[in-house]
Amino acid sequence: MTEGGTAPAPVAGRNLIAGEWIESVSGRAFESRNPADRDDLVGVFQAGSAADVAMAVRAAEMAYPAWRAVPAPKRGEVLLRYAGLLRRDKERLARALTREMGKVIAEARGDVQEAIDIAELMAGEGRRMFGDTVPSELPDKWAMSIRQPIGVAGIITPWNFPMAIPAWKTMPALVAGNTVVFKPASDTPWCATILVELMAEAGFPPGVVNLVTGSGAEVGDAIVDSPDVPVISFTGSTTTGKRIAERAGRRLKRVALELGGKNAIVVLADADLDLAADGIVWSAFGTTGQRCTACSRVIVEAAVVGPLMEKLERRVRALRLGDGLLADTDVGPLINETAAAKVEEYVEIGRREGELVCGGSRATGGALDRGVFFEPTVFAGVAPMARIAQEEIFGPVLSIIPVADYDAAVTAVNHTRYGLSSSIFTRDVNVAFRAMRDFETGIVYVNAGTIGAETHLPFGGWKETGNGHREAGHAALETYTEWKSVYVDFSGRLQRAQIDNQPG
Ligand code: UN1
Repeated sequence: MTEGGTAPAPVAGRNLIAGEWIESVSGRAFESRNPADRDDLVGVFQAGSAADVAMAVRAAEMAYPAWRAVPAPKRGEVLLRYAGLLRRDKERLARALTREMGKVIAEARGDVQEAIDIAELMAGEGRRMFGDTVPSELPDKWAMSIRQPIGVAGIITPWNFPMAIPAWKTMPALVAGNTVVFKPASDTPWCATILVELMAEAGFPPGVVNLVTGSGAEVGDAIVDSPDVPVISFTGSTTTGKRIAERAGRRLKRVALELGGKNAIVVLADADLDLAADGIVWSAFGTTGQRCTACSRVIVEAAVVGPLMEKLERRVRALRLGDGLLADTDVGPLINETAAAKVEEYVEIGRREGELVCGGSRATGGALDRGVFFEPTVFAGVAPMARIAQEEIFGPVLSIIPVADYDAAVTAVNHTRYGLSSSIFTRDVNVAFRAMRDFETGIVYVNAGTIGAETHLPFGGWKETGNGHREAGHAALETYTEWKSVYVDFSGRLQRAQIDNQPG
């Protein structure tokens, strides 16, 4: 039961295909439960199958020619209406999000806000969507490049930002004129359902957005394997991302991947240690450590390990675990038992690799017994190549890695297979600029934690965090558009490029 007594009746979720809310042909369903209270059944949703995906893809294909023909500024107006509906319902959405996924309500509002931000930004892209107009090398000839949609976009999203990430993907896809088949994570089908209901209300025509809930193995793979879905966008684990890229590669599909992270905060001896400790706690334990951008490594100059640890430990021990809907909760639950088992496994590994400073166990007692809670955990004295310092845990586990100086810190930051976000705390402006240059990550923060990317800048990572694509910002349009170069010759005669107008 969530805050305030009786929980609402469970939702009966359906798929949206060609504008109709329908049941899966599989006849099967799955449950979504509140991770802060496993007795609270959020709803029962369709366990979709390849046959549902085939119908959804067909609907998206049918809707494509008309949607593509709508002028982009007019498509943008539908996005803007959608942003308005998200604003209108922000509190309802945020509460649903906390109930289904667990993050604390202030963060849930932030998640919805991020969806609003990207919808507004992409609405504006309807009036920009810039290409280049450039001079031709020949007289009486113009040359320009324009962006065009690709077709049906397959969008596969995670549970950790169940409103923001679907919006990061659908908004640029739609404003560019693509149609969508959307498969949300199995842990957050209700969030996806609400988002899509509001899309229908905003006026996206039937078939432009189709929702199919269900497993990655059935629904996700069917989208990836469909010959009629030329572009796939996926956020999730590096293991799954590689598998998707392999499958999609056989069909030469465009695939945009946002995958794992092992994000580091560097604290130099001259840093404001209170500010650094605040940034570390927020980045490591916000969203219970379940962000791609979460800080899981603190790389600290040996001279200040002692004072920093003292400040950190005090802050971490003060964190209050509980239902994210309650006002005094700092840290919500993990998403499910599988996640908790993985965290437990890494804590066991950590006991051999470092010194356990605090946490290390499932959090139990009272209402916590009904949810999936884990104590915020800190290991000190961890070596840069230790497993807990190298592998993505995706939970509230932080490793403290002492180093001799800035150069050793750079080596440690970059010695990982991932490259999403990084941060440095220092008061030395020259060193801050070196870090901006030296850290091998798609996002670098100076005197701030590793989380909190804004939607008008490119979001994504280097190395095994992705495959070179970016979400958000105008960079997002690269994923969902084809370039077309157009040459217009108004000379009235044959002009040969590279041949006419050349000396000799
Ligand atoms: C993610 O964890 O996948 O920068 C997204 C941040 C958020 C987005 C995180 N704006 O932490």
